[in-house]
Amino acid sequence: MKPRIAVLHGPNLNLLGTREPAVYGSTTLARIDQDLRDLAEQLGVQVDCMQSNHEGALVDRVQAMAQDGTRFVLLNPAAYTHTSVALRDALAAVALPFVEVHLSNVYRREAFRRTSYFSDLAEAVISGCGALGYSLALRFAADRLLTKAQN
Ligand code: CA2
Repeated sequence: MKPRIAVLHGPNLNLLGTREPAVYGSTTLARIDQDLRDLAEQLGVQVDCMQSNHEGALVDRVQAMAQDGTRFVLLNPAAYTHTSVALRDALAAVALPFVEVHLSNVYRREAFRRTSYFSDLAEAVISGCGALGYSLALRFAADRLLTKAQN
C-alpha cells in the first residue's frame, strides 16, 4: 500500500492559468494536479488532490484525513493563509505533518500576506517557486514517508 498524501488548494486557485499569470504563473490547476500524480507514481506514493472555495469544505476534508489513511498534506490555503483559524485548528486536530505551499513569494507582496496561520505548524514552507513548489513539496513529503530512518 503506497503512503497517501493529500493535496489541498484553497479559494480561487481554480482560476490558475486563466488570470494574473504575472503573479501566479500560466500553469493550470489541472496541470499541477496531473504533474503531482505523475511524480507520485515515480516516487512510490499516492496523491489525492482537492480544491475548494469554501472554508468549511476544506475543514471537512482535513477532518476526514484522520480516518482515510492520509499520512502527509501539501497545503496551499490561498487567502485562508491569512485569515483561517478554523482551518488551522483542523490541521492541528488531525496532527498530520504538512508543507505550506505558495506559488508567489508572499514576503515580496502586501504586508498582510506575511502573516500565516499555518507556518508555525508546518514542517516546511515553500513560497515563490511557482508550480514547481508543489513538486518540491511532494519530493519532501515522499522522502519523509519513505526514508525509514526518519519514520
Ligand atoms: O501565492 C500563493 O499561492 C497564495 O497562496 C495565493 C493566494 C493568495 O491570497 C496568497 O496570499 C498567496 C491567492 C490565490 C488566488 O489565485 C488566483 C489564481 C489565478 C488568478 C487569480 C487568483
